[in-house]
Amino acid sequence: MYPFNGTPGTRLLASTFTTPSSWLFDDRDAQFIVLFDTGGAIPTGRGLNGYRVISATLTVTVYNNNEFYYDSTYDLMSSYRDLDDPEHTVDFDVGRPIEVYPVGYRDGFSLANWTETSPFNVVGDPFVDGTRIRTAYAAWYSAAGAVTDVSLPVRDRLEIPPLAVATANLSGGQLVPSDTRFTFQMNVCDPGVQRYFAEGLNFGRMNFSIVSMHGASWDPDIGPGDPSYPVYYTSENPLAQVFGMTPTFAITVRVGSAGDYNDDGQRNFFDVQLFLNDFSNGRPEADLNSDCRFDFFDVQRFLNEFSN
Ligand SMILES: [Ca+2]
Ligand SMILES: [Ca+2]
Ligand SMILES: [Ca+2]
Ligand SMILES: [Ca+2]
Repeated sequence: MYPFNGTPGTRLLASTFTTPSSWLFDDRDAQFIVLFDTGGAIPTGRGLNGYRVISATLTVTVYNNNEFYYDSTYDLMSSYRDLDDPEHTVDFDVGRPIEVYPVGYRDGFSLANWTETSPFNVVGDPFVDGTRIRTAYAAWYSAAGAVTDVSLPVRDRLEIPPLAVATANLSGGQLVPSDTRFTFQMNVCDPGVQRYFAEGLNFGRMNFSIVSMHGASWDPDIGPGDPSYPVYYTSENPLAQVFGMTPTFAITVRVGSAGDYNDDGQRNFFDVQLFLNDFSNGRPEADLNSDCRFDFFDVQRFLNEFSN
């Protein structure tokens, strides 16, 4: 998802970056969108209340060697502002993080019809104004399913936490060697995130937008920044296929009611026993209202589902 990508969906490598100080483009200029068909593995059509994600993990592998620095924590969007901008804040750690967000759509596109070869835009002209015209974008979902484009977080002053910041087996501030695998352990303790997963699993596909704000060019206002930006192997890359470096997605999800907690088709004492065991041991399976706390509301939810 980049305005001047001539071959969307079929490239062997993809990159993420920002174009500093340009009003022509989204801040999150080059986004790497990955699609995973889940329908074969997870039942579809159970409705928005029919799924509860317990954990979700995405991985991507970096192709380029020692061209950007490892930063495993979120950087405030104000730290990406020009140095002479009164709202600029210091970036306290070396490098810039790689982040993943849900995907939103516009101009007639949706989860159902957006594919990896869909065009960047069908409305507007990126040579005139490339902002807010991409057909698929990094997004924030509310619990009610309202979608906000977070591709311009600096200009829009949005500090929207991602699903995850990528981590790797490296030290902070280290140059990232080629073939480093980055892992996104997603935060699912958010009703909007649960809503996003339910929409995807109900349809049978999960899409994610991987973004980073590494500068694509040296800029006199903000300095040299990173030497370069991350480049990733795509699923089309034959070498990545052979060596297991294509993007991966793993998910643990409960489909249907938690009343049949042990998933044996019956509701009886064993469901109560297993729920209480998970609950008292703080296992994510028992966090039935997905707020990462274990309290009365989870027990109440279990009793409701068990008796209905
Ligand atoms: Ca950081
Ligand atoms: Ca940083
Ligand atoms: Ca049962
Ligand atoms: Ca809870």
